[in-house]
Amino acid sequence: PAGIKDGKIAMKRYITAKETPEAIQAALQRPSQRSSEKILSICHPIIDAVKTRGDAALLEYTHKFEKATSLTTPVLKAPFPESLMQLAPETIKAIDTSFENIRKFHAAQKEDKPLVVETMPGVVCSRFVRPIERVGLYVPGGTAVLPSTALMLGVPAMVAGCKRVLLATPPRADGSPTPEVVYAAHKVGAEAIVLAGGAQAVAALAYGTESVAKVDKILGPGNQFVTAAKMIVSNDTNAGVSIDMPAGPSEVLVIADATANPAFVASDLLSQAEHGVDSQVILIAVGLNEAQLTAIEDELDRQANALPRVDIVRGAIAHSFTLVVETIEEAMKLSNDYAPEHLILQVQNAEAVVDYVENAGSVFVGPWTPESVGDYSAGVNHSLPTFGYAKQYSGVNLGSYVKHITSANLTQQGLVNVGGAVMELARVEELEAHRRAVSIRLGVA
Ligand code: HSO
Ligand code: ZN
Repeated sequence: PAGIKDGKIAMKRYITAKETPEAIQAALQRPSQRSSEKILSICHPIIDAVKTRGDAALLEYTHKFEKATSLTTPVLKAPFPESLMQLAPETIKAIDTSFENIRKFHAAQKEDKPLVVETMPGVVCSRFVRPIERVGLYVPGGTAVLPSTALMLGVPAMVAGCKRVLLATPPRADGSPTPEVVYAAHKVGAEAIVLAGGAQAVAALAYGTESVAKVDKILGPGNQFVTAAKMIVSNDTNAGVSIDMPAGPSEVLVIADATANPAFVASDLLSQAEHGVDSQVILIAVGLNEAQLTAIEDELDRQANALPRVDIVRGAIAHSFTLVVETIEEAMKLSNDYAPEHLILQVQNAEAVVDYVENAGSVFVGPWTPESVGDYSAGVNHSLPTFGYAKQYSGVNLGSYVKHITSANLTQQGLVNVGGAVMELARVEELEAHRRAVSIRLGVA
């Protein structure tokens, strides 16, 4: 069966030199996602219900899907009670350290000075930045608690200066939110936590309810229902809400050569594989011989079997694989075609190889940079484009929380200088009022 070889947890292996380019391209196709028609048809009535019946519908779904039947109000407003963020001192310290690194890296992304260009004498064009006023941040529940996602979404919102930051996260069965998430929400200055998940939470953020304020943009990862709901509301022109990016299962691509430590390589593959059975992990082995490949495979099986989430790992490994190539150039070509969410470079001169990266969400350079440091604490964001969208999308960054506004400011001489071009183009487009807006000012015919 897929994912098992000689009784061991193992990925399928392709030697690219022995395969056709078509076979390799086919291998690099991501497993297709469950029919989204079906998911969309489940989401539509949920969204409509929250849109029309507000809090009552939101609560009903939370009672049903999270089993949180004791919950009587869907929103927890700041200041959040201390009792809901009781944490071990080492947890607080870890969140604080991560918060500070994420804050530093995103604060450095601020463009504090407007861009000003005089395109012609007297014709001044500028661009300045303003925060998106209200953002809704979705923090998934499900198989893991994810305070790190609350930080990755909340810290840049805080740094950008968004006036209203709402977090949505499914409550636990007793109706309470995860304390780590509450602490993160408190640190980023969120005004409220919407205690709901799934399509119902997305609908509440998009349209607002009696107790949930409508937002302008919804960010954050989620399951297929969350993803479908984000698509639906962002396509509803009456909702007036945008989203961060399309989402798919999480993935990693590791490029390793003979200098790589097999245990390190296996640990990186597994840390992505444990996210979900739909995760995909790919190893591109550059110039490795049979013994070196076996060393990595042995490590993968040994480490996988020692993991609490080994069953999830098995599922992910079943549609994951190794590509054996001869050169780093070939490895980078395949990687750029695949456009991985995470790219790990465990190769000689890893830093120089970064120059060849064209498509990737985030790059992890050298043997001492596991993906987990980026997932939690280094400062880079972990909300990244998946499913090949790294070809056209950036991961969440400060720019995700702002608008760039342009302005033009002309002097009379400026209008004299550029007016001829404007009037001529207006004539070509047969838009006479446009032409006259210039000619009236210049006193010409
Ligand atoms: N690797 C995940 C992020 C994450 N990892 C959260 C641990 N917690 C997707 O980038
Ligand atoms: Zn992760």
